[in-house]
Amino acid sequence: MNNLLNTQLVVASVIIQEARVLVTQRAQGSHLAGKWEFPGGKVEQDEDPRDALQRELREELGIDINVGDVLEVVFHRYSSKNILLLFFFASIRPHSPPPQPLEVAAFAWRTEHELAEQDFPPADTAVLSRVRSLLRQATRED
Ligand code: DGT
Repeated sequence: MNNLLNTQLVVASVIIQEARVLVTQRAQGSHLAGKWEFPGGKVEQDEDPRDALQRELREELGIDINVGDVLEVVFHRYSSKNILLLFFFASIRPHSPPPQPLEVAAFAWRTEHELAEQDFPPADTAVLSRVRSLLRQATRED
């Protein structure tokens, strides 16, 4: 079905700690190289999307996460493919190793004001605005 629709299912995580969100920079040689994004990747054949997200964060950052509810769903057309992006709330498990840039160019914890639209793929516009308002709320609660 995925192939018939020419739509790739992609999962990404929104991890907020102390009024900052975890973002990663795409590696050189990948689609959208150099852009910042919410860590995640493609769901494999027959894989549960939440399992895919846990696998991707282990591969990219070496961290163990708990995956919560969906924050945003985005359908985006590229010239050669379509993607359906599921953004999940997630949290780093208490005994997880700290993040390391294993399969990403870099990672960073960004505040609301450090999230610049132009650093992210156009597919992220809607989720960025949701994340900014969550960070604003978290800052007020600090
Ligand atoms: P691989 O194994 O090299 O095919 O890579 P994966 O499985 O890590 O998947 P990836 O990251 O290449 O595919 C994700 C696609 O979704 C890619 O075309 C970029 C797009 N995308 C747009 N916004 C985001 C975002 O915020 N996070 C992630 N992870 N991908 C995003």
